[in-house]
Amino acid sequence: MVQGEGEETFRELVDALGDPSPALSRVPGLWLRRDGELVHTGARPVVSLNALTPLPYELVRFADYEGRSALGAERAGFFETGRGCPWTCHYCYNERFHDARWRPFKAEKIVEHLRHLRSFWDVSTLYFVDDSFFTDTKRPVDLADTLLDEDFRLTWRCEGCVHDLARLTDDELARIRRSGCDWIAMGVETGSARLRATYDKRLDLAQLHDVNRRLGRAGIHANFNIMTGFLGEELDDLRATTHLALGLLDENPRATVQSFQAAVPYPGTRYAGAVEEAGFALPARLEDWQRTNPEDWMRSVPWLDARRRNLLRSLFLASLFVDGKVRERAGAGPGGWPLRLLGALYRPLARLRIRHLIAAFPIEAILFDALLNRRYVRAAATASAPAARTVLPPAGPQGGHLGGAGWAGEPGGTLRGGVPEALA
Ligand code: B12
Ligand code: SF4
Repeated sequence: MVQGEGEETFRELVDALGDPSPALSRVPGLWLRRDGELVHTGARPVVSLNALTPLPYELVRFADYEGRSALGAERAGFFETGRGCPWTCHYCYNERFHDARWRPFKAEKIVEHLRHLRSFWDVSTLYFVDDSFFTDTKRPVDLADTLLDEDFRLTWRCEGCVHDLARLTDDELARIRRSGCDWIAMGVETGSARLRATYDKRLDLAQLHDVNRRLGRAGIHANFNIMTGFLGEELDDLRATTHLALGLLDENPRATVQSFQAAVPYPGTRYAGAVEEAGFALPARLEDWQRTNPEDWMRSVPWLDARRRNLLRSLFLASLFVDGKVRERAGAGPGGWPLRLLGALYRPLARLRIRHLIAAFPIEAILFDALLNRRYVRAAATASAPAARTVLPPAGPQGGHLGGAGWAGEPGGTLRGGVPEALA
């Protein structure tokens, strides 16, 4: 098994396997099984991105993927322009995986790779998957200027940190918009200053509101990620989160919030460590993690009672309809009217639930489950049994989180995991 970044390790592995007597133990970054024992060949240093050769796009049949991306647009894809992030939020994979170090492609390298891609595929939309696109604000501004100079005509979207975006001037934001950027996602996660301090989430609320308004004025869609159900989250913390989310939507009518997901303690993170220290066992086997997605986790967070879990689920469903996500997803066409109507009717109730943390009379949850449950049951029947002592969610859909990164908060995002065609 190749652990971590694959570029160098995989190449060396393939070379080694070509040898009549492969010396795999000399290839760092592998886990091998020898005589029933697991052997680690040692840590592989992270790769230098700027030294990587361009990907052989000529080997990809792009036509096979057109129209299938979660980004909605016909010729769209994900594209990486950097890895890692200098911050250390306790719930994030970054510290463990990237050693909290940011490794960017230089702006000219990005353009070089984009030109190379364009020479094989007339791509229209790219989502830059970097964890932290704006760590060095000069880089995206240089990129925007080059895209403008070259008349590249690309729509692009990305994720950034509020404190980085706050350093951009209005003029720079305008250039970024003109170069094709129409959507930026940011992590807000919790409105509770106490929880932010506990989990080392750096966020200045004044900067957040300022960035939100300025993105709105620049014509860039602002999308905010929100998480609930943290270990130690009190009702007041949750209220602070929902009020912050509503405030962001009120001050920028074009903004959206990502559906409110439960914070999942991913393996290796400090947050997972805190969960275990608090006495809650996590899945022991890889197969069991498969069912630990946000949607299922929310139904079973072990430190919350059933009442609070129901509240989180109500807030999650309400958050799907609290802003323009559904409207955008449904599109303007005639086929989208049922979803648009449903969204418009439900929106006031959704806001009420979110503002006052109301879980009573969960009609929408019952409806939603009635629509989804058949698939849940089928998936549950085939799911592997959880290992003993784990705090696994009750059997749910495989990979079946709803409203995750792919829900409509994302541009053209899809509902995944057992959503009826009518909604998806
Ligand atoms: C794009 C993306 C998605 C897309 C995936 C689209 C797609 N079809 O590929 C969508 C929107 C579906 C998605 C969903 C989710 N995502 Co996501 N996603 C990402 C994102 C932004 C980019 C991933 C990527 O493509 N990177 C580029 C590639 C090149 O890197 P890589 O995958 O790490 O690959 C390297 C190695 O892993 C290795 N490697 C990979 N494959 C192979 C194969 C071989 C043969 C070898 C040898 C090596 C190898 O080598 C590669 C190069 O070094 C990452 C953040 C990030 N910047 O990486 C988050 C990220 C992976 N997602 C995350 C999360 C939480 C989710 C969701 C749970 C969100 C949610 N609330 O529902 C869901 C889970 C879905 C699921 N069922 O698994 C987290 C994981 C956190 C953690 N584990 O600690 C991340 C890290 C974001 C974050 N910072 O929180 N995601
Ligand atoms: S700012 Fe975002 S990418 Fe960076 S450590 Fe925190 S959650 Fe991870």
